[in-house]
Amino acid sequence: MMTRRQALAAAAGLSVAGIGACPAMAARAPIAFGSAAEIGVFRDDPRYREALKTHCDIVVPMNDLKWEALRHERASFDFSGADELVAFAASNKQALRGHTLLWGEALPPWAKTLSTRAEAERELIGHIEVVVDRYKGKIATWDVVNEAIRFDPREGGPFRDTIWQRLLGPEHIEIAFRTAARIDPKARLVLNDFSFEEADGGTAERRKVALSILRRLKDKGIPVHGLGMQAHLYGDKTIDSPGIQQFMRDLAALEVEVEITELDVIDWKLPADAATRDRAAASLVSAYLDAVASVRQPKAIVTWGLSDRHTWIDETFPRKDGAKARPLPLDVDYKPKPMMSVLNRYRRGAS
Ligand code: 9MR
Repeated sequence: MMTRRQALAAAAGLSVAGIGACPAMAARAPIAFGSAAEIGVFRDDPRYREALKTHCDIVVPMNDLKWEALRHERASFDFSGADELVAFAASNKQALRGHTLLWGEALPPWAKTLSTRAEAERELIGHIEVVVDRYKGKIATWDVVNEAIRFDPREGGPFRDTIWQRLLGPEHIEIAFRTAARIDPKARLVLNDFSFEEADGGTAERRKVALSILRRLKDKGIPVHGLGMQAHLYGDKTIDSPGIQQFMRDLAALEVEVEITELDVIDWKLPADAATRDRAAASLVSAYLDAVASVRQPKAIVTWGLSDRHTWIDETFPRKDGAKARPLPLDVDYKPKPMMSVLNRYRRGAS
């Protein structure tokens, strides 16, 4: 008979000799684990706050540092939500990641009407100066630029069509990094983007574009410390381990670290049975993290929420059978799922 722990481990695709005892994991250092936190749920649900406290070394305000949240008025900043989460993390001795200083989405209406290069540059620089300065010494890591790479760079060029790209061209990335570094020279500055894990031509091209952005920043002497890989993994697709491993080697050659920033599993095309879905999600996460960590130890692993009770996947990737999505390490009742065992294996480091 298998013990419950062995069954869970087996379900998660781990060594049944014990979670964390897999030989490939030998002598690996622990990796900080964290989650994004949604302010509305954080305020309303004590179990959510408790889960953040119990499971996380790092907290990421999911939406409260976006322009949309901070800048509904052009002339002023509203730091209420971000301040609350920053204070919570500080009181629990948790680190913070700031998400995000520049993105083409989640903008207030006025920002979408910026119309000249000078105006866009002034607003972008002014925004980063105020936000980074406010959280200097509190937010150690920033997603400086989010999702600047075009979904398929083979169609229309390397950069995503955003207000920043339209008005400032590719230089918007440099302006953002340069400004963040000037205001907080001690901050870790990260380029954050998605879809680096599949074995298709578009993904290969996205990796190339990421490397070229990072190389250009380095060549110009602009500080950039990491690539944030969002890792919204598709449950019905496979992980391109060799491609990821090569990408990790290329990043190492550029002396750029990696962190996993928005991990979850899009399970809309997986079978209905919950246990089957949870096993599949855990083994996908395990395959992904193993591919990354076999070459580079990520600086952090962050999931995009903790409990299936609150997830963006329900709305964006609804299941045909109407069942609730199960993308995260805790179930709707905050009970750990097999994915949590996989994450804990990394969080603890291996013996
Ligand atoms: O999960 C976030 C959702 O609550 C917001 O409405 C949305 C727009 O601000 O952003 C979601 O988070 C995104 C993240 O900021 C960037 N990568 C993709 C995430 C999922 O859409």
